[in-house]
Amino acid sequence: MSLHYGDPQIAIGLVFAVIASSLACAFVIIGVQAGSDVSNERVHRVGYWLRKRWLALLVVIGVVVVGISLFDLPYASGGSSGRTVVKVTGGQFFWTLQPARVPAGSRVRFDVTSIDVNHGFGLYDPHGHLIGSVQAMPGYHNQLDLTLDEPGVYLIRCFEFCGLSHSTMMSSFLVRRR
Ligand SMILES: [Cu+2]
Repeated sequence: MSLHYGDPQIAIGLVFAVIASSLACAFVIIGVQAGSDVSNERVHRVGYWLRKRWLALLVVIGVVVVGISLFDLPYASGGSSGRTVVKVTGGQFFWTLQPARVPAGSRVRFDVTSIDVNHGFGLYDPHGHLIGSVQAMPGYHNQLDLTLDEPGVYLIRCFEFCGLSHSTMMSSFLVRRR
């Protein structure tokens, strides 16, 4: 997979670069000013003023982000009516999926468990973009609801270090043309 202009990875990289360089600037400014004789009282006053507003900003951002994303979480809460249930079992070091193919446009519920240790079920679309992830745990069934519109081969990787051959723990899932 190669990066192209306009990919979300590029945007995330740029945002990270901007934040990282602002932080670096802040450290340089602090370093340069470290020798100056600003009174302790002033440092406290400005510090507490900033801290309150910073906290308020974080609370607002947190509420907005949770508010926007909470209702789109793909983790199942209701029944599986109208969904194709795909039984996913993880083990050292393999995945089994039953069924292993569905027609395009299917509303799928991945019912994910493990026969030995914890694994991480990660699903990639045919372009190599991660579209869903859920823990595979022994004794538990975790559910992931997705609508798979695009035909192609979907790759499955393990997202939880589970032993020596963890990195080879891959499988695929076929979404066929209608
Ligand atoms: Cu693993």
